Amino acid sequence: MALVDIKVPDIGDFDEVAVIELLVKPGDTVKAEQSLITVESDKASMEIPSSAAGVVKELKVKLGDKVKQGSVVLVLEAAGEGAAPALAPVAPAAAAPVAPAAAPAASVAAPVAQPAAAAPVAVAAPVASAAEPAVSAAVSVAAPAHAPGGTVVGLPHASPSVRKFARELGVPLDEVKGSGPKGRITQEDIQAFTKSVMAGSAQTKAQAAKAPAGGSGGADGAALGLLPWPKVDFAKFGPIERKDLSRIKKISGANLHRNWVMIPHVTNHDNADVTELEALRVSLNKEHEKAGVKFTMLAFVIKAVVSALKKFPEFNASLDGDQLVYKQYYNIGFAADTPNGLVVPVLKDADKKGLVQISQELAELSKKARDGKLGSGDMSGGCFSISSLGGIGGRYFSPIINAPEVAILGLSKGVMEPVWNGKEFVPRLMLPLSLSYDHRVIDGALAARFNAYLGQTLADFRRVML
Ligand code: CAO
Repeated sequence: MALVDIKVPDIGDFDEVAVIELLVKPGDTVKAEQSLITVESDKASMEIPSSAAGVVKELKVKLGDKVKQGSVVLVLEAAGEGAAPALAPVAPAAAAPVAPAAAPAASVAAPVAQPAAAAPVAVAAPVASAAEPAVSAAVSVAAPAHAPGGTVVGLPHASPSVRKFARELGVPLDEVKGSGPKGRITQEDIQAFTKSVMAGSAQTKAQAAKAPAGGSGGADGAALGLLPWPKVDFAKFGPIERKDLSRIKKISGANLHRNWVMIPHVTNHDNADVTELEALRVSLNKEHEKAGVKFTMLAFVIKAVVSALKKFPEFNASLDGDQLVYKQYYNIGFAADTPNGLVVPVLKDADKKGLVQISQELAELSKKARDGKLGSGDMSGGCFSISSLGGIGGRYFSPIINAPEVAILGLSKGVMEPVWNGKEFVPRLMLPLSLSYDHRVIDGALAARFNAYLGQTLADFRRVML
């Protein structure tokens, strides 16, 4: 078996190029034309192939070495008879526009003598001469790419073999962090990325965009391909003070963010004529004054909501994969504004309770909420939530659904309005209803029916008994 020096072929206009990757080690069996090392100039990188098949006896270069045409790369114990044939020159490669790494890179066969200028990301240039073995040169370049918004960003460096490896595994190269010199992506980086995605500790951008309910959804804007959050030195413009978010704000904020991002919300707005109901509420309050019971609009709305949930059971359901879980109990959460932030206590079994009991429990739960004394049992098991801003003001809003529920009702302040009764305008107390629903579960028509039914029930509270 002959020992053969494998040398760097003609690499075009480059005097010296740096060795940036060793693709084989002593003892490896290589085929003719298999890539041995990657070299890089300031414009492009190329893989230097073997001119013969055999076993690597000794590497003559190490990472960072500068090599040029004729430099010995390694000593090979050639498998066949005779010495290795002479190497054909390798096409010099100019910086070229790079296709997105996730897309299959175009591979263009070109004769070695042809310069591979302006080529796509990977250019294979087999030698077609009968007298010489086929030698291939491959080119990888880092070229500008345009991020959404027009910002120019650099694509990561990776050798052609690494790009090929990434393509074979379907790994989006632009999402892999390179650990090599100048951020170069290595085969190990691709393997580590693949492992982390398989283990569920990382997501590709494509996965994050498609994530179903239950996934992380990508709280980080980068995972959604968004611009980074603006960094502003506020103190430059005037005095500032920093305060930590409360524990409740941190928890509710993370929940609201997930629900907003992951649930396709639509809000249906309607009005309920609560003129008669308000008169009933005022008279009941007078009757129960001594007993210390106070009926608020919210208590009546909870009763009416239970009636609507019974008529439209999709609103009393939760999405679980491809199934809907219909609940046969009626636990109603209500958003409570507390000094530390928003909490949602849950009034249990509202269908089994009268207005007096509901009003008393609402008052107790609201006090516990304000005093920071709610236990986890007070806030779990909800089927549907109500967010009432009626005591404060405003006209309609879009409440965020409290997952895994599928709908939430927002109440704004009831105001006297002129309402046309078919003959004349009459003053009526109109309560704005804003129903946000999960459009994966509830169609727009169903939501409109639910809101209309709720409005009718509030307008004529006897319907609650139906
Ligand atoms: N229209 C007109 N007046 C209303 C009303 C409505 N829709 N809802 C309540 N009111 C009146 C009440 O009748 C009461 O008036 P009186 O004192 O004269 O009787 C006054 O407004 C205050 O009511 P309230 O808000 O204290 O009581 P409530 O039972 O309606 O609500 C609670 C209790 C806990 C829901 C409320 O205190 C609260 O925290 N609301 C804020 C909820 C919130 O922050 N939602 C947003 C979540 S998303 O960020």
